[in-house]
Amino acid sequence: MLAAAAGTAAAELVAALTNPAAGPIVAVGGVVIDATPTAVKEFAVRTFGTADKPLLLTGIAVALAAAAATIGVLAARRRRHGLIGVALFAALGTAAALSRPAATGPDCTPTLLGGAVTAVALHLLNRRPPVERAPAGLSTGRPARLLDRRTFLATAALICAGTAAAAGGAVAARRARGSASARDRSAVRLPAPSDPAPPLPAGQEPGFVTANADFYRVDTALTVPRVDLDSWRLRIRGMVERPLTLSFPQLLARPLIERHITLNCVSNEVGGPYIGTARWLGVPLAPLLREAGIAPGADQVVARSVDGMSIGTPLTTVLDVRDVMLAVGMNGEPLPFEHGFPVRMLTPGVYGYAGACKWLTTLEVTTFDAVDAYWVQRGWAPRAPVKTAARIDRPAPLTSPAAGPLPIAGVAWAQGRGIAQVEVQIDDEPWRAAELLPVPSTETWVQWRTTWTATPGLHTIRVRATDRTGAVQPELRSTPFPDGATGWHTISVTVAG
Ligand SMILES: Nc1nc2c(c(=O)[nH]1)N[C@H]1C(S)=C(S)[C@@H](COP(=O)(O)O)O[C@H]1N2
Ligand SMILES: [Mo]
Repeated sequence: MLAAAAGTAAAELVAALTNPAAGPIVAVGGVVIDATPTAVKEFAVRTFGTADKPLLLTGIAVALAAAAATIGVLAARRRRHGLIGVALFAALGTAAALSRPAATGPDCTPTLLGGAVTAVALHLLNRRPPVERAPAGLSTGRPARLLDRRTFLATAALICAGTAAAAGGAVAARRARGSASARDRSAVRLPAPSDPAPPLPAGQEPGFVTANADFYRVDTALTVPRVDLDSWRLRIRGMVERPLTLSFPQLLARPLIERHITLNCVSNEVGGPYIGTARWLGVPLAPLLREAGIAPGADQVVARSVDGMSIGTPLTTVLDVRDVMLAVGMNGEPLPFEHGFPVRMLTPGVYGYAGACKWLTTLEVTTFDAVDAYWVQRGWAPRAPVKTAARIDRPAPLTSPAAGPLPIAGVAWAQGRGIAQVEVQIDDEPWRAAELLPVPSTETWVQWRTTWTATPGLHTIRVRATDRTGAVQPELRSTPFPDGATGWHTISVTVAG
């Protein structure tokens, strides 16, 4: 186990100095994420939320330690087995690093080096003592197979020290990288929008705009990508007449729009938290694509990120839906790293997995026939308009509010279509219409509220929304897979007597 720790630390150090994404732990974690069946992934997101990633990393560390212990026991009997075991693991780690979508050849270096360090460490710990120093007492068991205690401990201490130094170095190198990109980000001066967001109408409740720190985060990235701003380019290619390449300053030099837009995740359960509204600043995408000249026959825009994510959006949506943008700002600051710095795509009215690629680097104009994007390969719907939904935020479920006037409030959304009505039902009473608070556009959620004179006892509160096409949100409960959850959000409260 010590030898494996030494090798892993060495590999992570080399990765931190060259390409953090090529480290064996993150690479193997990425492979596990990509290969996890959708049902298991859904379960993990539902059960652990954003703790799923630390849990996965811990699981990988535990599995590696168990494998290392097993190989260690085998190696104590036969040294060759140790070598074979180490070689196997190094090969697995290397394959993982090279199989990452954004991988390049040099990404095999950290793991190969780590494998070599592990092999050497294992050899040192497990080496045969010189014949003349073999402890006499062992002559009937395994004569001269094990080091004497003192030599072993000295060797182990040395390897421990080396491991700690490498691990410390890896952490320091990652930190240095992090603070360099933090400096890059804080040096960004966002230009004023040529088309600013209409001011928010008066009368909204707090919470209409989600603070960046509270904004949900959903992605497959085990380490948040840190993009080097100087070398970053946006490439528009594929079925276009004039492929375009833009640097970050060139992108910022274009006319910018600013809009309040609600973003939601298809994995959001009924009543769930994976939705938020921000004021986004960005470059309208349609004019950029028109400049590149769209070839006839294209029907999909596939956005790709620096970490190899692919997100496909219908070309008609990109061209016709208002305010589809390449966002550079979120609530008055450059995009936070977690939300896609330096540039992400935003498509109002489409779930994030089908319109909101973070850490964007390439836009490929293509067809749905030619390219299945990441989540489509995993069975999710290729086209994913947001479904009409409503959520109760107050009272909190399973609480015990006092009897008397009780505010019931929440949000509802049907981006693109707009919300026409929100109704609340207490137990089996008739549905009552809630008050809708003003909104800047149909691209955001709508806050709603009503007051109920609560009577003592256990009560059920449910909510349903109707969009402006007149469609009432369906009651039938369905899971998020494959194109978004349906059903009325329903909570229970026990009103105190
Ligand atoms: N590069 C990249 N972009 C991505 C994802 C991802 O995993 N990688 N996840 C998508 C999904 S599923 C959603 S819901 C939104 C979430 O954006 P947020 O984390 O900023 O809220 O990002 C989208 N963009
Ligand atoms: Mo999502």
